[in-house]
Amino acid sequence: MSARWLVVLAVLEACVRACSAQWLPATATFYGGKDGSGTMGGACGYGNLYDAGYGINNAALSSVLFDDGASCGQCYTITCDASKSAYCKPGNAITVSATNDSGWCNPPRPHFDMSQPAWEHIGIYQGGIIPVQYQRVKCSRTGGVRFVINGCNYFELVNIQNLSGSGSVGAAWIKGTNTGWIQMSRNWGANWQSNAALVGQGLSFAITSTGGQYIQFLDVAPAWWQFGQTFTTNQNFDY
Ligand SMILES: *[C@@H]1O[C@H](CO)[C@@H](O)[C@H](O)[C@@H]1NC(C)=O
Ligand SMILES: *[C@@H]1O[C@H](CO)[C@@H](O)[C@H](O)[C@H]1NC(C)=O
Repeated sequence: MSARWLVVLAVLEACVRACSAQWLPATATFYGGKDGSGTMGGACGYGNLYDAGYGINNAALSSVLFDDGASCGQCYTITCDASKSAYCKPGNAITVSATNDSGWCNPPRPHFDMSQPAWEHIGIYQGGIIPVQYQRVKCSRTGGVRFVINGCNYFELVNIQNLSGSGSVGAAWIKGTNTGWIQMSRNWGANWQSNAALVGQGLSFAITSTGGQYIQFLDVAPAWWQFGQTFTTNQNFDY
């Protein structure tokens, strides 16, 4: 790696740390019912959020935060701003994962439409909408990154789930037993696509997290993999 690259990376890292250290204002509502069942699924394509590693503490992000799906899987710690509302539970904080796109408000406004159980950690039900402070935080998850392989014939659509560290995918590659690394592109949410003919070949993946960490996940799926299957690994990200 060239010295110039190292400088660029160092600056980026410093920025990420500085940016994530400050609390920012937003608003928050809740949806999906008392048990959060209505939040299962969503615009990141994770499907059942327990299976995917995200659980009940999840949120739909407004467009400015969702960033067209680039933020899928990222983690945010949220507190209610008791200086602005009587409907806060002061001193409480909750960390949620981004799993959905909230069409709720105008694009420039940061807003979290949280699962009801997550929201009720910090807000009083009758409040409905509360002013909050939030910061992006490191995700801690147990277990490894998961790959759900969908598509058909010459098209793989892979949902990449359960990332720790920065939580979201910056770039992804797929490799068949008989191919080199093929760069994937983000299709929607946390779904990454490739148009390579890989049926019948074992599959490996490589990911650079949005935090800049690169990991190869070798031999994730055996040659007999089928569309619709999920493969779990035992590697995950630190940042
Ligand atoms: C990430 O890792 C494993 C797999 O389930 C879980 O035990 C973790 O809690 C988390 N989610 C998933 C589904 O992998
Ligand atoms: C995702 O968010 C949209 C907009 O807020 C909502 O209509 C939809 O029900 C949500 N879907 C899920 C499964 O969470």
